[in-house]
Amino acid sequence: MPKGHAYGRDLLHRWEGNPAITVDDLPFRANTVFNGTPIETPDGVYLLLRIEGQHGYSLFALARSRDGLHFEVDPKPVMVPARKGPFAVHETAGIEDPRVTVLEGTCYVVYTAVGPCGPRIALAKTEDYVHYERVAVISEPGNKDGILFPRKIGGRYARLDRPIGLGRGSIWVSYSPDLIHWGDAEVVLPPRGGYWDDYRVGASATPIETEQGWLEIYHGVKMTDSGPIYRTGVALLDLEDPSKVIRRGDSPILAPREDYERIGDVPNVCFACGAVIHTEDDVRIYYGAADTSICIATCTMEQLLTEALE
Ligand code: BMA
Repeated sequence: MPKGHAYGRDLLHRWEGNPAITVDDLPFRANTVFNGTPIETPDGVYLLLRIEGQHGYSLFALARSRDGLHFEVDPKPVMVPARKGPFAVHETAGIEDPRVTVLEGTCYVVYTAVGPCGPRIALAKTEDYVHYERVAVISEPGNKDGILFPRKIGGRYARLDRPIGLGRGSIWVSYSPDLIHWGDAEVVLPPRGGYWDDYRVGASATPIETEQGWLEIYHGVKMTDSGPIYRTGVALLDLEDPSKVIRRGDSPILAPREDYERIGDVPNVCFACGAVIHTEDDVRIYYGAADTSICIATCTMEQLLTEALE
């Protein structure tokens, strides 16, 4: 067994081809590419990528892959901050961290709209992954990491998000009759004092429905004297009341270790934005590394539902 290969500190196994996408793979000039969300299409896996331009604000581009590992990026960005119309005032400082959910046959993107009062969650939809129709801004400022559940719960649409309170951030669930008006918010996962996720937590991937509950891959932040460390962990939520946490893993499943996770615009970041169940034995998690590249790590469904939750 190669040292650190299977029994190293991470449950996830990094793809040998990491980083999968860097700024050198873009057919246009940019500062960085990171935090891409996977979309499963009949033609393969696409990634909606967050690109930070050299101007400093972020926008989205599309990468396409037949095998879910090797990607080619479209020649031009597919969604840029609105500069006119009703959304422009909410996106003055860019659009960030998209998360895709297919819900009732429609491909929705929840993203962070960064405006003069801070980050807000916004909703868009697409039919062809290239053109995006904005639907609504769906939170007050001070909120990020919005992700729709892939089906209604108790007759209403449901989402996870991450409002900031007292400088710290917890994962919350809220509900909506129409995807636009949201309420009945309840806390799901708060930071855990003394743990790897003791400062902030946020939803990372669209919740995966399993017989045991909603499997949520999330990110947790520990604040250190040298700055934050972003790691990835797992929790299992009740299928009919996601505010009830069935189990929460004690340890992260992925933590910054490789140079491409340690060194970059923001060091020590493994920031997942989605997962694809390629097979039960090959669950692929797509994550941004050091706010500088897109990487892929894998494990089995069984590992996620057992070892990850120990
Ligand atoms: C979070 C988000 C992510 C980013 C991470 C690390 O707050 O803004 O987009 O990857 O910080 O910088």
